Amino acid sequence: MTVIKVVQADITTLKVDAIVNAANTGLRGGGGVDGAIHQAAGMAELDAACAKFHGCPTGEAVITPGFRLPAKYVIHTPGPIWRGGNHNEDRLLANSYRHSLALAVQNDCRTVAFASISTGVYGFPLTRAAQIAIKTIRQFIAQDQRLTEVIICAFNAPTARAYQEAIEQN
Ligand code: AR6
Repeated sequence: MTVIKVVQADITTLKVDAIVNAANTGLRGGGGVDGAIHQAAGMAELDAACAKFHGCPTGEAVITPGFRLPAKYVIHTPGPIWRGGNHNEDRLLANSYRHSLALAVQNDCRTVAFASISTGVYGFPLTRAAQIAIKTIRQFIAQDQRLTEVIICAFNAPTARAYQEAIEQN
């Protein structure tokens, strides 16, 4: 059985098989969790590994080593930028979770920790994002039992609460 849980932490400190980064389509690194991950992994190594992909479309995912991170891998997924809700944002966000989970199991990961994709500078409403994330994770783990633990890594208390509520409701 796969356990879903919420932790409040800096994702760069988690010792899991893979952490999932809220990237941009250029995979160029940036601010927020992306900046923190690039810094902690080692900027030069992670930038070079990301550059090999020549970008990643919204809702897709790529995987690199974790380099100096405690996590073995970093999965990079560009979530959608919120544009009011009628531009496929929900479906694209679900794609980010689904494709990241698929990439994790393809790489024999058992434990995966997600940042709260798209809910920072990309402006996706938190409660709505949390519901989509948990529903998509539940659908995935119902079909594929290879993961032992899926962690949502919240950086602050309101984010932790939103995902915890989504777990209780879905
Ligand atoms: N550990 C865990 N979560 C964090 C950390 C951390 N160290 N730092 C921030 N967060 P954001 P997005 C949370 O803006 O909305 C970047 O520049 C943060 O509080 O990082 O998908 C990329 O390059 C929030 O809850 O990602 C893209 O250009 C969550 O991570 C763009 O931002 C996501 O916020 C992506 O925007």
